[in-house]
Amino acid sequence: MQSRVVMLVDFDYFFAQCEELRNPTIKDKPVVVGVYSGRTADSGAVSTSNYIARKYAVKSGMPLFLAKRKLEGTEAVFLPVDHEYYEEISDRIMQILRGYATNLEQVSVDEAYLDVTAQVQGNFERAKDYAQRIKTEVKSQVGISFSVGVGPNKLVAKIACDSQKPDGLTIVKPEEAKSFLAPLAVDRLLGVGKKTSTVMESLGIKTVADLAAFDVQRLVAIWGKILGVYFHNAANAIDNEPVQEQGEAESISRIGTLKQDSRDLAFILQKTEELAEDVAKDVSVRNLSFRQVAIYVVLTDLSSKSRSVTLEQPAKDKETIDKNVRDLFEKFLSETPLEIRRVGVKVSGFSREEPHQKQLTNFFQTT
Ligand code: DCP
Ligand code: CA
Ligand code: CA
Repeated sequence: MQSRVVMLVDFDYFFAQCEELRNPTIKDKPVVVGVYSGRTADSGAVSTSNYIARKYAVKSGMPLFLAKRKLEGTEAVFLPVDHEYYEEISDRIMQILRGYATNLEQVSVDEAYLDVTAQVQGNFERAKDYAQRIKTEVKSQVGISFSVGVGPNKLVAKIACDSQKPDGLTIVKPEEAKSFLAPLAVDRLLGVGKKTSTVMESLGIKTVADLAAFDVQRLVAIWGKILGVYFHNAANAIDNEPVQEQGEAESISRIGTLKQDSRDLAFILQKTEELAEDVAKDVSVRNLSFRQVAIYVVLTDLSSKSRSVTLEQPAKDKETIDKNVRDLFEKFLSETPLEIRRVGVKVSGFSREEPHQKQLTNFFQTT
């Protein structure tokens, strides 16, 4: 049987790279993005940092004051998180990636699995060129670099990706998969946390190779059938979880920043029509119909508002989005004297819902 070809794409130092993108002058300095709790000027935690800051042992989750101390005497730049902006960049990249895959499964703001088996005819040599092409495309279109792992399944692709960062491209062919995993510590497998790895260690299981060689019946006796079999298979580089679209029951949206603050309907609609085009494409790729159309607005005072309308019957076309967005904006502009800075378009209330197959990996947390 032909092997699947699965990619895991993970954007490099994502929040910090987004900040470098909007202000390239900070690129040569340590950049730290954090959540400021506001109690004191320095209280809060590091979300992420660029690789220059990482040389000074700055890490995600670290208290900000500690990061400041480590970076003392440098020209370090500290910035607060701006999730909406990162999501906007993420959406643009995901949209490009979607065009390169049969299926795309987004697992977080900066990570997605792609099934590209058909695109590369199951050939891992071709997969390498293909991955390189996608990297080049995203870099030139959006300006963001990412690391990619390619393997015969999601499990191997993910670990391959983690093995070389930033700007990495790691290919693990089906016949190399087991030996690629073998020397790694068991806690590198998704679902093997601190508690599990401590129990495993007491059984003499330290590496993935140890786990692969361990009697599966004993694993089942300790962890139950589902987890025991999962551990056994994972250690043997076996993973049949499909790459599948997630969360499509909720909504599809796009947000963008206007070139300048404005109250001009035609100018605003120019932007929302661009956004609606992306939304409509997504709706059509996923073969959905929507029942609600909404707008999202950030005003010059940075407050945000949304307005929505429920359609009489489900629709799937861009024209319906455009028309309702226009109506919503006409009404909205008559209600506020302020200028608009950012706009969003959202559709929801999808009528066709696929039976959602629960995946084992959904039980585990990913970042
Ligand atoms: N993040 C966060 N708090 C954490 C970990 C991560 O807010 N404790 C956010 C910031 C990251 C983003 O999630 O930019 C993605 O997390 P990753 O673990 O993928 O880390 P990065 O993308 O920052 O770096 P890398 O280049 O190692 O992927
Ligand atoms: Ca990342
Ligand atoms: Ca990630």
